[in-house]
Amino acid sequence: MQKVFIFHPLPESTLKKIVIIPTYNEKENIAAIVEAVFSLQLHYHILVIDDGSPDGTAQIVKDLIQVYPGQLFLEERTGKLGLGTAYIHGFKWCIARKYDYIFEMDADFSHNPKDLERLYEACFFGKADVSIGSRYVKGGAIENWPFDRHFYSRGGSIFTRCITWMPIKDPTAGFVCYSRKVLETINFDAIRFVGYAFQIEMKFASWKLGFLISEVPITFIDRKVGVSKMSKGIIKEGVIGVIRIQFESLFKNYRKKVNQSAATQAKIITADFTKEYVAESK
Ligand SMILES: Nc1nc2c(ncn2[C@@H]2O[C@H](COP(=O)(O)OP(=O)(O)O)[C@@H](O)[C@H]2O)c(=O)[nH]1
Ligand SMILES: [Mg+2]
Repeated sequence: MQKVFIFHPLPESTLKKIVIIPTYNEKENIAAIVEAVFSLQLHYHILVIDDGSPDGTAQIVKDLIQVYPGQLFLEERTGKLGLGTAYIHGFKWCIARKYDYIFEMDADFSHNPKDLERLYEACFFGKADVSIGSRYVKGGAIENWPFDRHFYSRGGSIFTRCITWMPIKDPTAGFVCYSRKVLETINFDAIRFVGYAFQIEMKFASWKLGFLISEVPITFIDRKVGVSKMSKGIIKEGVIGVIRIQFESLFKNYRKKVNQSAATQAKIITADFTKEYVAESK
């Protein structure tokens, strides 16, 4: 069935959408996932944040940039610095370039690029500020995960809801669309976690700041190639992190801490990226 939209406040083509893909040793997946996003032909840009992958993932991206100039971008960091800081690096990069919708997506096809547009629509038409590709709402599913992953993921979601009372069914989800105003509001200096806890804290901060969050059902498929970077440390950080953010929100004015003042925000953008941005836009 073809969709008919009666009212468009802005021509869609003027909105800038970008998918941040963090990578660590994803040489088997990266070219295919980039092609899959561009083959949608829905005007998505892609920013890969590679942490010095020893398998040469960054070089594959550099070769692809020749094919997709102005659409595909790469930020390289030295060494594996963690998923959370990779995303924060990407968020700052995207804010400085005034992208309107900023997506998080894994490189390993666990998240289907075809669902990007459903997340976008939840924000654009559904008026959500954040939309989450959710495994645990009606219609959501997981394919091919071993028992222990189900256990940690489900357990983590239930634990998070019990401790924080946050009404989100899939708080550890890593397939997310943020509208820029959310990321401009959050003080990234206050976000300290790296793995699952990072994903939880970003949603917690968005919720505490009063943004509208929507969960879109997705089917999550376990990676077919490459290896997961999940570790015991990430799980431990999740457990401690959840207790910590709730403690801070109850006793230490967490909301104020994660709310970026306009002055600080301007400083982040100019200090980190102005030079690069001006150079590129000449
Ligand atoms: N840049 C960067 N990417 C990472 C890091 N750790 C994991 N990733 C990427 O983050 C995404 C999710 O990681 P993955 O290992 O699939 O985690 P899982 O889905 O929980 O098993 C993948 O695209 C990884 O390559 C990291 O330390 N730095
Ligand atoms: Mg994965």
